[in-house]
Amino acid sequence: MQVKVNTPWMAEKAKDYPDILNAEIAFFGRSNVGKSSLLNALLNRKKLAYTSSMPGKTKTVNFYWMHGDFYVADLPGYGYAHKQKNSDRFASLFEDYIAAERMTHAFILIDGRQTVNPLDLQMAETLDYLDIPYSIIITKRDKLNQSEAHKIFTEATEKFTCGKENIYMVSSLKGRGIDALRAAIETMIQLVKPSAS
Ligand SMILES: Nc1nc2c(ncn2[C@@H]2O[C@H](COP(=O)(O)OP(=O)(O)OP(=O)(O)O)[C@@H](O)[C@H]2O)c(=O)[nH]1
Ligand SMILES: [Mg+2]
Repeated sequence: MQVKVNTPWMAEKAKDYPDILNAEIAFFGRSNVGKSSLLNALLNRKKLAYTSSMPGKTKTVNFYWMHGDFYVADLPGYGYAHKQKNSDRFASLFEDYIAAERMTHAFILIDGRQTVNPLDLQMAETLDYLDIPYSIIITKRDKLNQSEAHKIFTEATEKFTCGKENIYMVSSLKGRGIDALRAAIETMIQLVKPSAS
């Protein structure tokens, strides 16, 4: 079972996930931070992953097959999902995904206009506990001036354990930081490939 090039594979339950590849990276973050938009920017496609200004657009785990033989998993936003009446369904969606032990690297996305949220820190703690390496991506750089960008970057370096070399800042809208992030992901993927070990 293999996802066709650039066709999203949507799954609600672990039994419906595609087969594990060499590597898989996952995008976590509160609803509306720009996870799906970043995926489109990385793939250079405008509307592959559905985005919306209304929180809660992504409702399943969506797998995107990438050249280089790995998946990017786009998950629902955790802040919004937990408030919904079907919160149990969302909670098990996250738990099942994490329990499947597919991830080789996680990205926690933070909206640059906001401060670091306790849910983001909780996510980072879970990843640390499970020994899954993670990076932080500060999104919507185009909405920030220099001092605002510096402020959120500093806050992130202080609050997360991943180290400042693993904190990225991007604008999916303007394309800023996308090439550097793509290059970093490609390096990560090479590092986890069996032939590279
Ligand atoms: N200005 C600006 N807006 C952005 C950027 N990235 C995303 N957005 C906007 O933010 C909103 C949410 O984007 P999505 O990509 O759907 O966010 P998401 O994190 O996937 O949201 P959920 O699926 O609800 O969890 C949309 O209105 C996007 O156009 C960016 O770099 N700059
Ligand atoms: Mg989304």
